[in-house]
Amino acid sequence: MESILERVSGKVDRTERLTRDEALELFQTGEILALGRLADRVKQARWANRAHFVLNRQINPTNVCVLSCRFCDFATKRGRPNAYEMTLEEVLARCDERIREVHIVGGLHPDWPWHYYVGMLRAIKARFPQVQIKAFTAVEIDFFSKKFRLSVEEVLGQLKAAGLDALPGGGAEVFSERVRKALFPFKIGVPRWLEIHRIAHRLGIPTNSTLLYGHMETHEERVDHILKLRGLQDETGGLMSFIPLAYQVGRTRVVERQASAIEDLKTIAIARLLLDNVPHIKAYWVTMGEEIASIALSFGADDLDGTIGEERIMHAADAATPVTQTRERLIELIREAGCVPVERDALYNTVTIYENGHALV
Ligand code: V47
Repeated sequence: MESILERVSGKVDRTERLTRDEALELFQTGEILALGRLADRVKQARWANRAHFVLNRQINPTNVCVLSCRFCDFATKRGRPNAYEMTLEEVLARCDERIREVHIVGGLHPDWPWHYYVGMLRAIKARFPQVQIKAFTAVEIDFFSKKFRLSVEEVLGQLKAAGLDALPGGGAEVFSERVRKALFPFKIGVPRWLEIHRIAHRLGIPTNSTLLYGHMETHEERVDHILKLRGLQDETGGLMSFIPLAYQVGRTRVVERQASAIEDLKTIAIARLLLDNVPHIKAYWVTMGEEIASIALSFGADDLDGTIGEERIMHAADAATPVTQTRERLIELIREAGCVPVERDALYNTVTIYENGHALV
């Protein structure tokens, strides 16, 4: 009888779609290298041996949040010793002329006015015109819409006019009502997350997507999550990338230990094979660790994210990785993995190709 890897290999040759059952069977395989080679074939067909990275800066303007999700170590309440709120000047001080992307996500602040958010984007664009702004997850967009009594179209339209270029993929967690009830019952559910991304795509704002895995979700829930993203992408074509985020145990300790390297690599490879319509699969070095992220470049991933500058969400949960990375280190990680480093912007336009030790623009 044909093994699952042989069956999927035939489908890859014929560019046929994988089913839910095939994805679930792939999670059971012990032939990890064969799975990686299969996903790499699909990645190579799209990106050859290129791997992307971006000079970026992550800014989390506040950790004060009206929600208290069970898995999150980042959020806190006003008045607690670890609470912080950045002024506009503090946000601007974190940008510079070298970066191409700012990634802004934060807590759902109970009191900040609408003009603070719009003004923040305007001020960044005015002072750093080369920077593309990827800001506010669907959860924040929903919060703004309710709090400021604006439709989602109005929220996104005003942010776009102020300089928003893309939405990050956060807030998706796992598209499962069972897990939502247990870990984030007051956060938006699947229909709303998908609706907000659908509206963004209609308004010409591309978005990313994520999956928070390695806590209490099952492989079925992981696969169903990825299939819902595939369905959204069939409708709109607006997703740029998919980013599996390995749960950092921190103090919330939903489970005792982080997902294994094998689970990380299988999730990346199966995502590449299932998401035949999403161009980029990101191995996020902050949660995966540099070593596994660079190995993931041979398992279907084509992107490592970026220099980051100062990561706070995963590091609130005691992530063991550094909080920042240099361009040189990312280039080295990509080269060691046998790939050609390609510096990109937030929208995945090529900035510089580093071929044979030289920078080709
Ligand atoms: O939605 C929170 C996750 C997300 C933990 O779009 C945790 O390019 C692991 O979405 N362990 C926010 N994950 C970060 C995010 C992101 C990151 C990098 C790139 C992009 C992009 C988006 O972080 C949240 C949640 O799923 N998260 N706590 C934790 N302890």
